[in-house]
Amino acid sequence: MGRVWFERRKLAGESPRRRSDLFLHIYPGDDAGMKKNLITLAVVALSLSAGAALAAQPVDWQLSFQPAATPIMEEIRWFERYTLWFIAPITLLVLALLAWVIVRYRASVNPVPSRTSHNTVIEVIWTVGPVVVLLFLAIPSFQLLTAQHTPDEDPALTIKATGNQWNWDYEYQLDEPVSFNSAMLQEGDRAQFGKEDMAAYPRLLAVDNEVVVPVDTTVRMLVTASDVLHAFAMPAFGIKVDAVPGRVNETWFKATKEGLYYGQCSELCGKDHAFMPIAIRVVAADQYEGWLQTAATDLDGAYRTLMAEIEEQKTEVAAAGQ
Ligand SMILES: [Cu+2]
Repeated sequence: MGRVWFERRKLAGESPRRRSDLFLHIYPGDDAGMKKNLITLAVVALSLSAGAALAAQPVDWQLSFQPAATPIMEEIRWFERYTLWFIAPITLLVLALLAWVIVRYRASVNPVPSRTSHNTVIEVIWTVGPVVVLLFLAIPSFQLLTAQHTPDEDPALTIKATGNQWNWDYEYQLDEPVSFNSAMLQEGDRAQFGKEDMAAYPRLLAVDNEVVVPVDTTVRMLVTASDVLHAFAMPAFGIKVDAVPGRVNETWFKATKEGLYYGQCSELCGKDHAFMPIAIRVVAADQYEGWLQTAATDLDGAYRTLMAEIEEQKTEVAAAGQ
C-alpha cells in the first residue's frame, strides 16, 4: 500500500461539547461541592463513552469531527491532530516573538533602532525551517488525498445519487436496478414511517427513505445533479463531492460500523438547501440482502422489515447485556 505514514490509530469518539461544559461547571467554590461534582463527572464520562459509538450525527456545541465510521475518516482525524502538532507550536512561537519585540523594542526603552538589514544565518533558518515543516505536512497530506481517490478494492456496489431541488434520487446500479427518492422527513409523517424517536431520527436530518448499504463493503458513489449544483457529503465517512448537472463525479466509502449516519447537501442550491439531508444506514450483509430483495417491489415494506430486524437486534443485545 505504501501508506507507511498512516499507522491507523483508533480514535476515541469523545465529545468536546460536554468536555468544555464540564470544565466550566466543575468547580462550584467549595470542597464538598467539588467532590460531588467529580463523582457526577465520572458518571457522565462513563455514560458518554458508552454512547459514543452511536453518535453518527452532529451534537450541540460540537467543536470537532463526528466519530469516524470509515478508515478514510479515521485517517482524516489523525491528520487533523498531526497538523495541530505543527500549528500550535508555530503560533505560540510567533506570539512570543511578537510580544518580545513589542516589549523589548518599544520606543521608550529603545529610542535608537538598529539599522541591521541582513543576517545570513537567520535568513537560512527562516527559509529552510518552513520548507521542512511543509514537507512534513505535504507528504502525509498527498498520501491521504491519493487514498481518498483510490478504493482499497473493487467496489462491490455502485449507487448513483442525483441532487434535485430539494431532495435526492438514489439508484442502485444492479442487474435489476433499485431506485427511489429520499426527502427530508416531515414532522407530520413520523408515525407513518415509524420514526417517532427524535434522537435516532432528528428534525431536519431524518429522511423518509435512507440509503441502505452493507457493512465492511466498498461502495462506489456516483454523484450528479438534475438542476443546479448540490454536494453530497457524509461527515462520518469523510466524503464530500460536488453534484454537478451534466457531469458524474465519483467517490467511495467503506463503512466499518453499523449505524445510521447523517449528512447534508453542502452546496448552496436554493431556498431549501438546508432541508435536503442525506441519510445512510449501514447494516449487516444479510439485512441488506433482505432489504434489497423487497425494495424493488415494495420499498415501504422493505424499510419496515429492516427496521423491525434492527429493533429486534437491539433488544437482543440489551437482554444479553443484563
Ligand atoms: Cu442541494
